[in-house]
Amino acid sequence: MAESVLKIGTEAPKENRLGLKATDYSGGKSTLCAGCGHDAISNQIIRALYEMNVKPEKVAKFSGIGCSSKTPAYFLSRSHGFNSVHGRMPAVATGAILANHMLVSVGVSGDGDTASIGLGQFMHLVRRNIPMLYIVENNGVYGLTKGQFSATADHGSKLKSGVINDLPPMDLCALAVQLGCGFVARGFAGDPKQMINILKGAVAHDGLAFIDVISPCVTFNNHEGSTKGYQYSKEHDELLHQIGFVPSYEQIEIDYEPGTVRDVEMHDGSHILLKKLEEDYDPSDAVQALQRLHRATVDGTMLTGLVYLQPEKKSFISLLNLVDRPLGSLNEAETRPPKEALEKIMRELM
Ligand SMILES: Cc1ncc(C[n+]2csc(CCOP(=O)(O)OP(=O)(O)O)c2C)c(N)n1
Ligand code: SF4
Ligand SMILES: [Mg+2]
Repeated sequence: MAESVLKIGTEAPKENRLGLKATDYSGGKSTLCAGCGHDAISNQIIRALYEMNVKPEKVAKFSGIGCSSKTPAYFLSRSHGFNSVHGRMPAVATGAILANHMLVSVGVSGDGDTASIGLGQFMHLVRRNIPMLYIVENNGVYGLTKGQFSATADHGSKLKSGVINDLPPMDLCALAVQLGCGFVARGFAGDPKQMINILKGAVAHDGLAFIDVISPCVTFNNHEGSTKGYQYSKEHDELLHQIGFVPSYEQIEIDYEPGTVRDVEMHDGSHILLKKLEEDYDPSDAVQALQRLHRATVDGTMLTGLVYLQPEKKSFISLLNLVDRPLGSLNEAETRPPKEALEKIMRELM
Protein backbone atom coordinates (compact mmCIF):
# COMPACT_ATOMS: atom_id res chain seq x y z
CA MET A 1 0.00 0.00 0.00
CA ALA A 2 1.19 3.51 -0.81
CA GLU A 3 2.55 5.69 1.97
CA SER A 4 -0.17 8.26 1.27
CA VAL A 5 -2.69 6.19 3.23
CA LEU A 6 -0.53 6.82 6.24
CA LYS A 7 -0.76 10.54 5.38
CA ILE A 8 2.99 10.83 5.30
CA GLY A 9 4.19 13.84 3.39
CA THR A 10 0.80 14.63 1.82
CA GLU A 11 0.35 18.04 0.28
CA ALA A 12 -2.05 20.28 2.20
CA PRO A 13 -4.58 22.44 0.35
CA LYS A 14 -3.78 26.17 0.10
CA GLU A 15 -6.52 27.03 2.58
CA ASN A 16 -7.68 24.92 5.49
CA ARG A 17 -11.29 24.27 6.50
CA LEU A 18 -11.37 27.62 8.35
CA GLY A 19 -10.37 29.42 5.14
CA LEU A 20 -6.92 30.22 6.63
CA LYS A 21 -3.56 29.96 4.91
CA ALA A 22 -0.41 28.51 6.46
CA THR A 23 0.90 32.07 6.73
CA ASP A 24 -1.95 32.84 9.16
CA TYR A 25 -0.14 30.48 11.56
CA SER A 26 3.30 32.04 11.25
CA GLY A 27 5.09 34.16 13.85
CA GLY A 28 7.94 36.65 14.07
CA LYS A 29 11.25 36.21 12.25
CA SER A 30 13.49 33.71 14.02
CA THR A 31 16.66 35.04 15.65
CA LEU A 32 18.10 31.53 16.18
CA CYS A 33 21.30 30.36 14.46
CA ALA A 34 20.75 29.29 10.84
CA GLY A 35 20.21 25.51 10.79
CA CYS A 36 19.13 25.22 14.44
CA GLY A 37 16.83 22.21 14.88
CA HIS A 38 14.39 24.32 16.89
CA ASP A 39 13.35 26.27 13.77
CA ALA A 40 12.51 23.01 11.97
CA ILE A 41 10.21 22.09 14.89
CA SER A 42 8.48 25.50 14.78
CA ASN A 43 7.74 24.92 11.08
CA GLN A 44 6.10 21.59 11.83
CA ILE A 45 4.03 23.08 14.69
CA ILE A 46 2.75 25.72 12.24
CA ARG A 47 1.93 23.05 9.67
CA ALA A 48 0.25 20.70 12.16
CA LEU A 49 -2.08 23.34 13.60
CA TYR A 50 -2.88 24.71 10.14
CA GLU A 51 -3.67 21.27 8.73
CA MET A 52 -5.70 20.36 11.81
CA ASN A 53 -7.83 23.49 11.34
CA VAL A 54 -7.10 24.85 14.81
CA LYS A 55 -8.02 28.54 15.02
CA PRO A 56 -4.84 30.47 15.98
CA GLU A 57 -6.84 32.58 18.47
CA LYS A 58 -7.81 29.34 20.24
CA VAL A 59 -4.20 28.40 21.01
CA ALA A 60 -2.22 29.23 24.16
CA LYS A 61 1.59 28.96 23.94
CA PHE A 62 3.80 28.47 26.98
CA SER A 63 7.55 28.30 27.43
CA GLY A 64 10.38 28.73 29.91
CA ILE A 65 13.87 30.14 29.17
CA GLY A 66 16.35 29.00 26.52
CA CYS A 67 16.75 29.16 22.74
CA SER A 68 13.96 26.56 22.57
CA SER A 69 11.74 28.60 24.86
CA LYS A 70 12.15 31.62 22.58
CA THR A 71 10.53 29.77 19.67
CA PRO A 72 6.84 30.42 20.49
CA ALA A 73 7.62 33.96 19.31
CA TYR A 74 8.32 32.45 15.86
CA PHE A 75 4.98 30.71 15.31
CA LEU A 76 1.30 31.58 15.75
CA SER A 77 1.59 35.30 16.40
CA ARG A 78 -2.22 35.51 16.61
CA SER A 79 -2.32 33.14 19.61
CA HIS A 80 -2.02 33.79 23.33
CA GLY A 81 1.47 33.37 24.78
CA PHE A 82 3.32 33.34 28.11
CA ASN A 83 7.11 33.14 28.35
CA SER A 84 7.71 32.12 31.97
CA VAL A 85 10.70 31.92 34.31
CA HIS A 86 13.32 29.17 33.59
CA GLY A 87 11.80 25.74 34.35
CA ARG A 88 8.53 27.13 35.66
CA MET A 89 6.39 26.81 32.56
CA PRO A 90 4.45 23.78 33.95
CA ALA A 91 3.09 25.76 36.91
CA VAL A 92 2.05 28.69 34.70
CA ALA A 93 0.49 26.36 32.12
CA THR A 94 -1.36 24.37 34.79
CA GLY A 95 -2.97 27.54 36.17
CA ALA A 96 -3.87 28.91 32.74
CA ILE A 97 -5.29 25.59 31.51
CA LEU A 98 -7.41 25.14 34.61
CA ALA A 99 -8.74 28.68 34.09
CA ASN A 100 -9.53 27.97 30.42
CA HIS A 101 -9.32 24.41 29.15
CA MET A 102 -11.18 25.32 25.95
CA LEU A 103 -7.92 26.47 24.35
CA VAL A 104 -5.40 24.18 22.63
CA SER A 105 -2.29 24.51 24.80
CA VAL A 106 1.21 24.13 23.39
CA GLY A 107 4.29 24.17 25.64
CA VAL A 108 7.83 24.42 24.26
CA SER A 109 10.77 23.76 26.55
CA GLY A 110 14.40 22.74 26.38
CA ASP A 111 16.32 19.83 27.87
CA GLY A 112 17.85 22.27 30.36
CA ASP A 113 14.53 23.95 31.08
CA THR A 114 12.75 20.60 31.65
CA ALA A 115 15.35 18.06 32.78
CA SER A 116 17.46 20.33 35.01
CA ILE A 117 15.91 23.35 36.73
CA GLY A 118 12.32 22.44 35.84
CA LEU A 119 12.36 18.71 36.51
CA GLY A 120 10.13 18.78 39.60
CA GLN A 121 7.60 20.99 37.83
CA PHE A 122 7.61 18.76 34.77
CA MET A 123 7.04 15.60 36.82
CA HIS A 124 3.96 17.00 38.50
CA LEU A 125 2.59 18.28 35.20
CA VAL A 126 2.84 14.76 33.79
CA ARG A 127 1.48 13.12 36.92
CA ARG A 128 -1.57 15.40 36.87
CA ASN A 129 -2.12 14.74 33.16
CA ILE A 130 -2.72 18.39 32.29
CA PRO A 131 -4.16 18.46 28.75
CA MET A 132 -1.49 20.09 26.61
CA LEU A 133 1.13 19.38 24.00
CA TYR A 134 4.53 19.54 25.73
CA ILE A 135 7.57 19.57 23.47
CA VAL A 136 11.16 19.35 24.67
CA GLU A 137 13.58 20.55 22.01
CA ASN A 138 16.41 18.31 23.10
CA ASN A 139 19.93 19.24 21.99
CA GLY A 140 21.86 17.85 24.98
CA VAL A 141 23.20 21.29 25.90
CA TYR A 142 22.21 24.63 27.35
CA GLY A 143 22.32 26.40 23.98
CA LEU A 144 21.41 29.88 25.21
CA THR A 145 24.19 29.96 27.81
CA LYS A 146 26.85 28.73 25.36
CA GLY A 147 26.71 24.97 25.28
CA GLN A 148 27.24 23.38 28.71
CA PHE A 149 26.12 19.71 28.97
CA SER A 150 22.50 19.26 30.01
CA ALA A 151 21.02 16.32 31.93
CA THR A 152 20.05 14.58 28.66
CA ALA A 153 23.62 14.61 27.29
CA ASP A 154 24.78 11.08 26.49
CA HIS A 155 27.43 9.40 28.56
CA GLY A 156 30.74 9.75 26.73
CA SER A 157 29.66 12.56 24.41
CA LYS A 158 32.22 15.30 23.88
CA LEU A 159 31.99 19.09 24.02
CA LYS A 160 33.83 21.09 21.34
CA SER A 161 36.41 21.94 24.01
CA GLY A 162 37.13 18.20 24.42
CA VAL A 163 35.35 17.82 27.78
CA ILE A 164 33.70 14.37 28.06
CA ASN A 165 30.36 13.86 29.76
CA ASP A 166 30.86 11.32 32.57
CA LEU A 167 27.26 11.27 33.75
CA PRO A 168 24.45 9.03 32.47
CA PRO A 169 21.70 10.69 30.40
CA MET A 170 18.22 11.23 31.71
CA ASP A 171 15.61 9.76 29.35
CA LEU A 172 12.59 12.07 29.50
CA CYS A 173 10.44 9.62 27.52
CA ALA A 174 11.11 6.86 30.05
CA LEU A 175 10.36 9.27 32.88
CA ALA A 176 7.07 10.30 31.24
CA VAL A 177 6.04 6.65 30.76
CA GLN A 178 6.92 5.89 34.36
CA LEU A 179 4.79 8.82 35.55
CA GLY A 180 1.78 7.53 33.61
CA CYS A 181 1.75 9.95 30.67
CA GLY A 182 -0.84 8.76 28.11
CA PHE A 183 1.08 9.98 25.01
CA VAL A 184 4.86 9.70 24.82
CA ALA A 185 6.81 10.11 21.60
CA ARG A 186 10.29 10.87 20.38
CA GLY A 187 10.97 12.69 17.13
CA PHE A 188 13.95 14.15 15.30
CA ALA A 189 14.08 17.68 13.89
CA GLY A 190 15.73 16.17 10.77
CA ASP A 191 12.69 13.95 10.07
CA PRO A 192 9.73 16.30 9.45
CA LYS A 193 7.60 13.55 7.85
CA GLN A 194 7.55 11.59 11.07
CA MET A 195 7.27 14.66 13.28
CA ILE A 196 4.18 16.13 11.60
CA ASN A 197 2.15 12.99 12.28
CA ILE A 198 3.38 12.74 15.87
CA LEU A 199 2.38 16.39 16.38
CA LYS A 200 -1.10 15.85 14.92
CA GLY A 201 -1.64 12.80 17.13
CA ALA A 202 -0.49 14.84 20.13
CA VAL A 203 -2.94 17.67 19.36
CA ALA A 204 -5.75 15.10 19.13
CA HIS A 205 -4.81 13.57 22.50
CA ASP A 206 -6.96 14.54 25.48
CA GLY A 207 -4.30 14.74 28.18
CA LEU A 208 -0.62 15.53 28.42
CA ALA A 209 1.08 14.66 25.13
CA PHE A 210 4.83 14.60 25.64
CA ILE A 211 7.22 14.77 22.69
CA ASP A 212 10.98 14.68 23.10
CA VAL A 213 12.41 16.00 19.83
CA ILE A 214 16.12 15.56 19.21
CA SER A 215 16.96 19.03 17.90
CA PRO A 216 20.62 19.63 17.03
CA CYS A 217 22.33 22.80 18.25
CA VAL A 218 24.48 23.65 15.23
CA THR A 219 26.60 26.12 17.17
CA PHE A 220 27.54 24.11 20.28
CA ASN A 221 26.66 20.43 19.74
CA ASN A 222 26.96 19.32 16.13
CA HIS A 223 30.65 18.40 15.95
CA GLU A 224 32.48 15.08 15.89
CA GLY A 225 32.08 13.43 19.28
CA SER A 226 28.63 14.96 19.85
CA THR A 227 25.75 12.45 20.03
CA LYS A 228 22.97 14.96 19.37
CA GLY A 229 24.18 16.41 16.05
CA TYR A 230 22.47 15.91 12.65
CA GLN A 231 24.93 13.38 11.27
CA TYR A 232 25.09 11.25 14.41
CA SER A 233 21.31 11.33 14.90
CA LYS A 234 20.64 10.32 11.27
CA GLU A 235 23.08 7.43 11.56
CA HIS A 236 21.63 6.19 14.86
CA ASP A 237 17.90 6.85 14.30
CA GLU A 238 15.90 3.67 14.96
CA LEU A 239 12.27 3.98 13.86
CA LEU A 240 9.75 2.04 15.92
CA HIS A 241 7.10 2.25 13.18
CA GLN A 242 5.79 4.45 10.39
CA ILE A 243 3.17 6.86 11.72
CA GLY A 244 0.08 8.11 9.93
CA PHE A 245 -2.70 10.40 11.07
CA VAL A 246 -6.24 10.58 9.71
CA PRO A 247 -8.43 13.44 10.99
CA SER A 248 -11.98 12.68 12.14
CA TYR A 249 -13.55 14.18 9.00
CA GLU A 250 -11.65 11.90 6.61
CA GLN A 251 -12.43 8.28 5.89
CA ILE A 252 -9.73 5.79 6.76
CA GLU A 253 -8.85 3.26 4.14
CA ILE A 254 -6.51 0.54 5.33
CA ASP A 255 -5.59 -2.20 2.90
CA TYR A 256 -2.39 -3.41 4.51
CA GLU A 257 -1.88 -7.08 5.29
CA PRO A 258 -3.97 -7.94 8.38
CA GLY A 259 -2.04 -7.28 11.55
CA THR A 260 0.58 -5.02 10.00
CA VAL A 261 -1.08 -1.69 10.83
CA ARG A 262 -2.35 -0.78 14.25
CA ASP A 263 -5.25 1.68 14.18
CA VAL A 264 -5.79 3.70 17.38
CA GLU A 265 -8.90 5.85 17.59
CA MET A 266 -8.44 9.10 19.52
CA HIS A 267 -11.13 10.76 21.63
CA ASP A 268 -11.99 13.30 18.88
CA GLY A 269 -12.64 10.54 16.32
CA SER A 270 -9.32 10.93 14.50
CA HIS A 271 -7.05 7.93 14.01
CA ILE A 272 -3.36 7.25 14.55
CA LEU A 273 -2.06 4.52 12.27
CA LEU A 274 1.11 2.68 13.18
CA LYS A 275 2.72 0.55 10.51
CA LYS A 276 5.03 -2.06 11.93
CA LEU A 277 8.60 -1.98 10.82
CA GLU A 278 11.14 -4.54 11.88
CA GLU A 279 9.52 -5.60 15.13
CA ASP A 280 6.17 -6.14 16.77
CA TYR A 281 6.02 -3.17 19.09
CA ASP A 282 2.96 -2.64 21.29
CA PRO A 283 2.73 1.08 22.26
CA SER A 284 0.06 0.35 24.89
CA ASP A 285 2.51 -1.75 26.93
CA ALA A 286 4.37 0.48 29.42
CA VAL A 287 6.82 -2.25 30.42
CA GLN A 288 7.76 -2.92 26.79
CA ALA A 289 8.16 0.83 26.25
CA LEU A 290 10.56 1.13 29.20
CA GLN A 291 12.51 -1.95 28.13
CA ARG A 292 12.82 -0.67 24.56
CA LEU A 293 13.96 2.79 25.70
CA HIS A 294 16.51 1.26 28.03
CA ARG A 295 17.81 -1.02 25.27
CA ALA A 296 18.24 1.99 22.97
CA THR A 297 20.27 3.81 25.64
CA VAL A 298 22.50 0.77 26.15
CA ASP A 299 22.92 0.26 22.38
CA GLY A 300 23.59 3.98 21.77
CA THR A 301 20.67 4.31 19.32
CA MET A 302 18.04 7.02 19.06
CA LEU A 303 14.62 5.38 19.24
CA THR A 304 11.95 7.48 17.50
CA GLY A 305 8.18 7.06 17.11
CA LEU A 306 5.16 6.76 19.35
CA VAL A 307 6.67 5.10 22.38
CA TYR A 308 3.58 4.86 24.57
CA LEU A 309 -0.11 5.57 23.98
CA GLN A 310 -3.04 5.30 26.32
CA PRO A 311 -5.72 7.63 24.86
CA GLU A 312 -8.40 6.68 27.37
CA LYS A 313 -6.48 7.94 30.41
CA LYS A 314 -8.50 10.67 32.15
CA SER A 315 -7.07 14.19 32.02
CA PHE A 316 -6.96 16.40 35.12
CA ILE A 317 -9.85 18.42 33.68
CA SER A 318 -12.06 15.28 33.50
CA LEU A 319 -10.96 14.20 36.97
CA LEU A 320 -12.01 17.60 38.34
CA ASN A 321 -15.27 17.39 36.36
CA LEU A 322 -14.89 21.00 35.19
CA VAL A 323 -17.65 22.65 33.16
CA ASP A 324 -17.19 23.00 29.40
CA ARG A 325 -16.58 26.75 29.68
CA PRO A 326 -13.63 28.92 30.68
CA LEU A 327 -13.90 29.49 34.43
CA GLY A 328 -13.53 33.25 33.87
CA SER A 329 -16.78 33.29 31.87
CA LEU A 330 -18.87 31.96 34.77
CA ASN A 331 -20.97 34.56 36.53
CA GLU A 332 -21.25 34.99 40.30
CA ALA A 333 -24.45 33.00 40.61
CA GLU A 334 -22.79 30.06 38.81
CA THR A 335 -19.70 30.04 41.01
CA ARG A 336 -21.22 30.75 44.41
CA PRO A 337 -22.16 27.51 46.27
CA PRO A 338 -25.88 27.34 47.13
CA LYS A 339 -26.98 28.30 50.67
CA GLU A 340 -27.61 24.63 51.54
CA ALA A 341 -24.04 23.67 50.59
CA LEU A 342 -22.62 26.41 52.82
CA GLU A 343 -24.91 25.36 55.69
CA LYS A 344 -23.76 21.75 55.28
CA ILE A 345 -20.11 22.83 55.54
CA MET A 346 -20.91 24.90 58.66
CA ARG A 347 -22.65 21.91 60.26
CA GLU A 348 -19.60 19.73 59.54
CA LEU A 349 -17.35 22.25 61.27
CA MET A 350 -19.43 22.38 64.46
C1 LIG B 1 16.73 30.82 37.24
C2 LIG B 1 17.70 30.82 36.08
N1 LIG B 1 18.80 30.05 36.15
C3 LIG B 1 19.65 30.01 35.11
C4 LIG B 1 19.40 30.76 33.99
C5 LIG B 1 20.40 30.73 32.84
N2 LIG B 1 19.91 29.95 31.72
C6 LIG B 1 19.22 30.54 30.73
S1 LIG B 1 18.76 29.45 29.53
C7 LIG B 1 19.53 28.18 30.35
C8 LIG B 1 19.55 26.78 29.82
C9 LIG B 1 18.84 26.62 28.53
O1 LIG B 1 18.99 25.31 28.07
P1 LIG B 1 17.82 24.55 27.37
O2 LIG B 1 16.59 24.60 28.19
O3 LIG B 1 18.33 23.20 27.03
O4 LIG B 1 17.51 25.42 26.07
P2 LIG B 1 18.35 25.58 24.72
O5 LIG B 1 18.93 26.95 24.80
O6 LIG B 1 19.37 24.51 24.65
O7 LIG B 1 17.31 25.46 23.65
C10 LIG B 1 20.12 28.60 31.54
C11 LIG B 1 20.86 27.73 32.46
C12 LIG B 1 18.22 31.54 33.96
N3 LIG B 1 17.88 32.26 32.88
N4 LIG B 1 17.39 31.54 34.99
S1 SF4 C 1 22.91 28.32 20.20
FE1 SF4 C 1 22.27 26.30 19.51
S2 SF4 C 1 20.20 26.03 20.35
FE2 SF4 C 1 20.66 28.22 20.39
S3 SF4 C 1 19.87 29.05 18.46
FE3 SF4 C 1 22.03 28.55 18.14
S4 SF4 C 1 21.98 26.48 17.29
FE4 SF4 C 1 20.01 26.82 18.25
MG1 LIG D 1 19.10 22.50 25.25
